[in-house]
This record gives sequence, structure tokens and C-alpha cells, in this order.
Amino acid sequence: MTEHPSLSGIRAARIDRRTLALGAVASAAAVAGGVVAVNAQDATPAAETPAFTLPEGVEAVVLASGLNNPRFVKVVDDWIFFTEAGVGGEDALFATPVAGQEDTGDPVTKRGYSGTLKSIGPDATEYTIVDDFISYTFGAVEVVGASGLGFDGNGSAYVIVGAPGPYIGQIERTGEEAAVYKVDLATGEKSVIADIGAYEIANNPDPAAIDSNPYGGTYAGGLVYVADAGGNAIYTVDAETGEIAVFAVTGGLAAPFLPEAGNALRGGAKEIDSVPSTVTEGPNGNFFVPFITGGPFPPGMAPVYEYAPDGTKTDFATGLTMTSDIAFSSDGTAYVCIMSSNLLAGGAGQIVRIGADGTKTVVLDGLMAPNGIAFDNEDNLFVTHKANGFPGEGELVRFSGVTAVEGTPFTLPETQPPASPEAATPAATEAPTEEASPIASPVADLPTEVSLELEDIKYSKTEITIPADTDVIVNLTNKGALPHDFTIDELNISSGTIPSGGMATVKINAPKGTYTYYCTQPGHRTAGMFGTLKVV
Ligand SMILES: [Cu+2]
Repeated sequence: MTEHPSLSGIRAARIDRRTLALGAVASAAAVAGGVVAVNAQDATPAAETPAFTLPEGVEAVVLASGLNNPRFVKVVDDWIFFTEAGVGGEDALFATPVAGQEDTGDPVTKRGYSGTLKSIGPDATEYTIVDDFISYTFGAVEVVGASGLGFDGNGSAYVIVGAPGPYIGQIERTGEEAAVYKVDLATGEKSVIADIGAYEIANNPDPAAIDSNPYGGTYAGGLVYVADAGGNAIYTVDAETGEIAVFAVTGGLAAPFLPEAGNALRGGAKEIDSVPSTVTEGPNGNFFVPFITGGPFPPGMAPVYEYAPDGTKTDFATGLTMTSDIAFSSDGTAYVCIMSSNLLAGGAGQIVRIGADGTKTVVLDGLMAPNGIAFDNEDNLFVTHKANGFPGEGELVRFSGVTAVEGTPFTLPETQPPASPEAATPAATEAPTEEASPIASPVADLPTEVSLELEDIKYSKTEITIPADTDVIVNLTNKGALPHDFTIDELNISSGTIPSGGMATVKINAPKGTYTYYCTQPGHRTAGMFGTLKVV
């Protein structure tokens, strides 16, 4: 990488900050080895409070707002560090079409350099340490980029940068994605020390699809621990040599509710991807790995594994949902971050305390897409909020008093994955259709909500009948290994590209008639990926 054009400015700012806040910098230097102010700007402390309802005794302060997909947060002494995955960019990338297939010209991802590593100092000033990590769009709303982070206590941060999952083996790479960076906190200079994506392409430790999206992790004992959410594997990277080793393969999670054909992405096994989110070192020296799980993100499917340093695994917790992070308060109690209690039904994010006896207690509820959590020495809890799908609206929120909250028992939503062969479709959207839909259809027995699976290379239904002049929701789940979409030209409807394992929803409100829905991916319609929509 060439030197960042603003580095001279960064160095000037650093001198200014040392002059202005010498005590604070000296304090951080003891642990973090010195922190530089890049584009130092006023943070927005204390003024704003989030809109959700807080338990009695809890106060929330928005420390930073207007963020672009903030991901993980770590506290080092009085300094708070966090990453932003960014917003992707303008560089449109195309997967190489299979021989003989047409190329429709739709990009599978767009990339740019919009990811960051930022810090908030003890004086509440916000600093940008790095502002040009590579960033990729991934599906309709997701962005992947700068995410996990760890600190060696000697002046360096390690930043884990993601990649657009299954496209890692299909796009022209720069080598800056699916990578672990070392960042000099005193200068903002960064360099790739390990290419996790290349390792996945060459070795594919979880023998399912080639897929890499390094997400969270930590630094401990000279190693950077990396959770590859796409690759279903935990790696260690030697911080000195960059040597990559497989620490654990987390593979798939048993999903007996899947149809007989199983999950094509997992060799037909009745499994969903485990999707490890991060690695956190616990007070006992073991490593804790929470799991987001793969689609359809069934409530209650997520465990948290505990690994001894030698790799021996036990279940620390089970029965959770979409766990993205775990942090420990000063008395050693674990708290997990739940991104959504029921994604397909729009369930809120939660913070859940795991008692010594395994009891699960919700201490914060009503969060919107939280992702990363960390405690400081005074048991303030820092949360990245609106961390996925809210570009320009992300927040870093500090909650005080959370460890004293009595809370409510953690329960699962009533809509469970049904045991029928249709179950691979979103449970929460299927159930109301089969029972009494809250939206009454004007045409008896016709659904106002339809589930459709996208497979390689066909739709699960070749004919769909819906009522005319009525809002009908179509829930799309891509069960295949390839990207697909759902398009109806006459109605100007398109889901946009849905990556493998991804989901999307389209709304149809059409006059009576017969329409064709099809996939615009190169060659897919020709291969039979189309169907008939009858509007009656
Ligand atoms: Cu397709």
C-alpha cells in the first residue's frame, strides 16, 4: 500500500494531540503504546440518547453517531476503539460467468475504501486512525469490511477485514479483503500480515463451499484469533510471522427441520452453517466463540463454544439466537449480544447475561442490529448499534448500570422452525400464512405472503397464484451455492442479487394477469430458472 495522502496531516495532528492531551495519551501509551489523532474531530458525547426503552437504573449515551456499519468495539484503558465496515464503493465487480453463458452485466459486489478504525479518547474526542480499509457490498443491504480488532499492548492494533463470502473465489482480488492487518497506532500505517481468503481458497478447512468473510477476533499471547464467518473456521495468525493455523473448524449445525434434500451448500447434509462471529478471551484464559448461524437464522439455534487454549471444546451456552459477540464484566459474568431475536420477523437485538448456572437473562432489549460489545473497567457496556444495514446511521452507545439490571428470562419467539419439509422457508413468515394471517386476503384461500426458495438452478415453485390488487409479500431464500435473484420485468420488480444463503423480500401488487418471474443471472433463465405468477 502506498502511503495514505493524509499521513503528513496525521502526524501533525498527533503532535497537537500530544500537546493538548499529554496525560491521556501517556495513559493510553502504557497499554496501547500511544494513540494517534487522525482527523481529530469533536465527538458527540452525552447529548443524544437512543430511542429504545431502558431498564430502570440504566443510562445510555451515544458516543458516536452517523457511523457506516460499525462492527466490533474494544476498550483499552480509557480508550475506546471501534471499526466501521464502510459502505462498499463504486468499483463494480462481476463473477466470471460459466463457459457458454451470457453475462447480463450485473455486478455481484461493489467495492471501495470506506472502512475505518476509530477511537474515542478519555476526553471524548473521536479520532480516525485508519480511514481506507477495503469495503464490499454483500447482497442487498450488507456491507463487509473492517470488523474484528485486537491489541498487543505494544503500540499495534490488529484489524480483521472481511470479504463478500462466496465471491472470494470468483472475483478479482486485491489481497486487501479477507485479511488480517497490523496497524501502527502511532502513525496509522497498516499492512496485511495474513491472507485468510487465500488460505480458504487453497485449503477450505470446512469442506463446504469456498466462502470467506473474516469477522471478529482478538489478540492473545502473540496470536491473532480470527473467526471466519464465511468459512466456518477459527484461525490463529502469528502476529510476528503471519503464519496461519487452523484453531478449530466449526462447520455446520444440525438442522433437522430442513427438507430431505438437505443443504446444497453443505453437501446435502441437514445442517446450516455455524457462522462463527468472533473470538473473545475469557477471564479463565479460555476462548469463547459466539455463532450468528446461517439462514434461515432459526431462533434458539446459536451456541457459544468455549475452547481451551489447546483447542478442547465445550458448550458454554446453547439455545441462543444470532449471537455476534460476548464480553465479560468485572466479576467474570458473561454477556452476549444477540443481533436479532428473530430476524425474519424483525425481532429486536438483545443483551443477554449468562449466569454461572447457565441461566439466560435479557438485560437490554429493543436494540436495532447491535453487533459488538465490550465492558470497561467500571462495567460500562459499549455497544455498536445499527451496525448492519443502517449506513450513515450507526452508533456507538455506552450503557451504564447494565450489570445491576435484574432482567427478564430469555425466551424464544413462539414461531419455531416447523418440522415440515417446507421448513427451510422462513418459519416466522410461513406460520401466519398457514394459520390465520393477520392480513386478510380478499380472495379466499389465496396467500398474501409467499415463500420461495432459490436453488441451483431453479425456483422451489414453478407457479405461484396470488390475489389481484393486493399487497403480497414474497420471502426469498437462496438455498443454492450460486447467486440468484427474482425478477418480473412487466411489474418492474427485482429482488437484486441474493448471495448464497441470503434472503430478500419483494412486495407484489399487480392487476389480474399472468406474469413470468425469472432469474437474471447469466444463463439461469435458459437453464430453467423461471416460473409463472398468476394474479387472479
Ligand atoms: Cu439464478
